[in-house]
Amino acid sequence: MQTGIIGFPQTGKTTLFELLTQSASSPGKRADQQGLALIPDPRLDALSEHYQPAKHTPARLELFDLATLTPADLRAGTGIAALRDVDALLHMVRLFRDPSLMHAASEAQPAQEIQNLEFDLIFSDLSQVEKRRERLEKELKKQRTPALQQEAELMARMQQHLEAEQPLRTLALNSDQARMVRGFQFLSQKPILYVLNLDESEAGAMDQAVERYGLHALLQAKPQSRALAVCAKIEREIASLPAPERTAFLAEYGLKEPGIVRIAQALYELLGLISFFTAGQDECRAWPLPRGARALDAAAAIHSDLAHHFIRAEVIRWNELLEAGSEAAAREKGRLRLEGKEYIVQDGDVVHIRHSG
Ligand SMILES: Nc1nc2c(ncn2[C@@H]2O[C@H](COP(=O)(O)OP(=O)(O)O)[C@@H](O)[C@H]2O)c(=O)[nH]1
Ligand SMILES: [Mg+2]
Repeated sequence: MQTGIIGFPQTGKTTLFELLTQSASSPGKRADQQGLALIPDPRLDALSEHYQPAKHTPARLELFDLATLTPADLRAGTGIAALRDVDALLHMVRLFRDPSLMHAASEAQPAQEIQNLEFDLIFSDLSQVEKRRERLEKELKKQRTPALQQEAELMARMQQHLEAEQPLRTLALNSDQARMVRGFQFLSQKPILYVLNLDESEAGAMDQAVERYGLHALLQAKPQSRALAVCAKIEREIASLPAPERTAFLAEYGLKEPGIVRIAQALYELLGLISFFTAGQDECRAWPLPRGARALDAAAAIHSDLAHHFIRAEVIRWNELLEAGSEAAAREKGRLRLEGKEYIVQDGDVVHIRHSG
């Protein structure tokens, strides 16, 4: 699952990329880069606190800093190919003030900027749909197969939706229809997270920022799109502090958790992912899994052998495991459940796969 970070130059994209991937600092760099975002998870931290494992492994998501693709490029229709492959978009909007940087933040109107980008995505999809409809018409003249007819109907519906200036994200599709159009990789269909990069002076009112800049109204009734506010500069300071000092530092700004935690969690939700854990003295690890996936899929995520030789999954909620103190104690108390291949894994399950391999 890959997320592409887009936005105007000097909005803090690379800064955010480096915070999420915990990579070396090189803001100002203007080259596309790819990396793995570490998904912070207090539940995993609690498990590691308990087990003191040799390895602590957070879940990871692929992140793409599309440094050379700006909303202006999108408008011009250039560079779009780089966006096709990503599963979700993160649009960075600059609200911090720095006189040395281009376009003054006071001029920035996030709701407008967001709406403009949305139109660009819609416009790009619309031209794709129109092209496809032309081809379909020709093909239908040659042969009227049910598959072609269904696609033609769906494309007509999509065109209508796009012409009403609605992103494809908000068009309800059944699973057959979703499969039919997957190959087009429509841009306005991708889930999107808007991140407002606030000025330090606004950091105290982070929770209200989305409302204050008029984004609530914009995002209402738009599934698959979210907005949240951070201050990348403060985030960088937090990251540079030793862990025990972070809570006090956050409290100074009236914050409960770092912004990158909220961003990572929002991405996770938008991508339709949950985490399950494996926990023990060797390693405590969080694994991303599509919501609705089965125990067998969880086994396969860990190792294909585990799926082949799957017998049962031993499952317990992460907090119940900690309350019991150990898997053995949990088993005695009857808190450890034995589940089969078809069990739907829940967010926060600790899973141990019993296998015959
Ligand atoms: N004051 C302030 N400066 C920031 C903030 N976030 C990023 N910057 C600075 O803005 C400049 C551009 O940041 P960068 O991450 O390279 O932006 P990009 O061009 O979107 O990748 C750098 O000098 C950063 O240090 C912020 O929250 N506050
Ligand atoms: Mg950059």
